[in-house]
Amino acid sequence: MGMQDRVGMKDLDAIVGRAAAEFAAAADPAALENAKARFLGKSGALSAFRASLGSLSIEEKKSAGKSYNSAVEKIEAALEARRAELALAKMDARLAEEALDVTLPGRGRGRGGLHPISRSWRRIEEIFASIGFEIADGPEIETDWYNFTALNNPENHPARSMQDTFYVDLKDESREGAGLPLLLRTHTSPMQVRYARAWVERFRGAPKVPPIKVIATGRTYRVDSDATHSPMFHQVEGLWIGEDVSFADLKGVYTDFLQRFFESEELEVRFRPSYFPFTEPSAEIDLQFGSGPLKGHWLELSGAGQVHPQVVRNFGLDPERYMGFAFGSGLERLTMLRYGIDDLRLFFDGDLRFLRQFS
Ligand code: 2U9
Repeated sequence: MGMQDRVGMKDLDAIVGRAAAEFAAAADPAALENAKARFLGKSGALSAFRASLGSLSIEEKKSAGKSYNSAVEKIEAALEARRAELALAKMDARLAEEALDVTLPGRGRGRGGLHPISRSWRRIEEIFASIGFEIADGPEIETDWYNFTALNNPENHPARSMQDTFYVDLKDESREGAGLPLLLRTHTSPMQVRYARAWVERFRGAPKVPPIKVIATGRTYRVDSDATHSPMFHQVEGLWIGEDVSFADLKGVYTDFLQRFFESEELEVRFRPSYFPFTEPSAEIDLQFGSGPLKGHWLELSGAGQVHPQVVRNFGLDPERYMGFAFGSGLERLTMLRYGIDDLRLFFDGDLRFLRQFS
């Protein structure tokens, strides 16, 4: 039986042609490998031809073998080419899928902003620093001595009661207050007391203690919570002690501060007699705007006074020689007036619609 009876030489070309067509039609690697099996596999289209080679004469075998090898090579080349095409197509598809448009505008990051109280805080420190005040800092958990005694509060003053002051479940182990409970400072004054005492200590033995000129800003705590009081609030206090510091200096410094804080020269400052244990005489400071929505109204703003001789003594200074003034104000109050905010609670609600207006 001649090989022409099984798969003829001419059929080889047809098989190569069909293989090329089927490979080209294979849409993915799996289909391509199936098509490969149909042509190059054990029972593929070429195996009958190969099987028939055994029965041929040497001469016939040579030429049929050549044709067979050439057909296999062509089919393998077509297979390889299609494999490469499919790999390329897969890569293209992946690139298209993962494409990044680097020309798109960025989404940007949300920008943070300062809380209005923080804005006032910084602004106040800037203003006072520019006229020579140092900035004091200190603990929010205080001893009874620094918070009350040093500031001339009587032993049985109601401010010291549990109804007015937050006490901490720890005892003061310092020399001045051994065994007394610690508390959350009710004003920023203890920071200035600490500052003043350290200052005086620094110049101990010197012929003179240079002026103490300091402000203290920070969180303060009182047992008080309603529409106009928050248990945590902020104060700013100033202290200026020297050999010739007078009430006139207080009026000048404070008026200058208010004009700069409110960005208005058209305002009037009025001192009204008052009482604080740490100052004598004491005054409330009222403010009247000369323009704007609050024009003409006197607003109670701050307190102030000549520092009480006992407080000066508590710094370690002789009150016959060193004298000066102090003032104090609520940061919430200053900030509400500056921005026209009418509800204290807005500061503590964390409502972004409110807060974003300041960033
Ligand atoms: C030292 C000595 C004295 C600070 C002062 C006031 C008057 C005052 C209030 C204003 C509004 C507190 O936030 S508020 O309720 N403060 O009226 N503060 S004199 O006097 C000092 C400070 C430090 C060593």
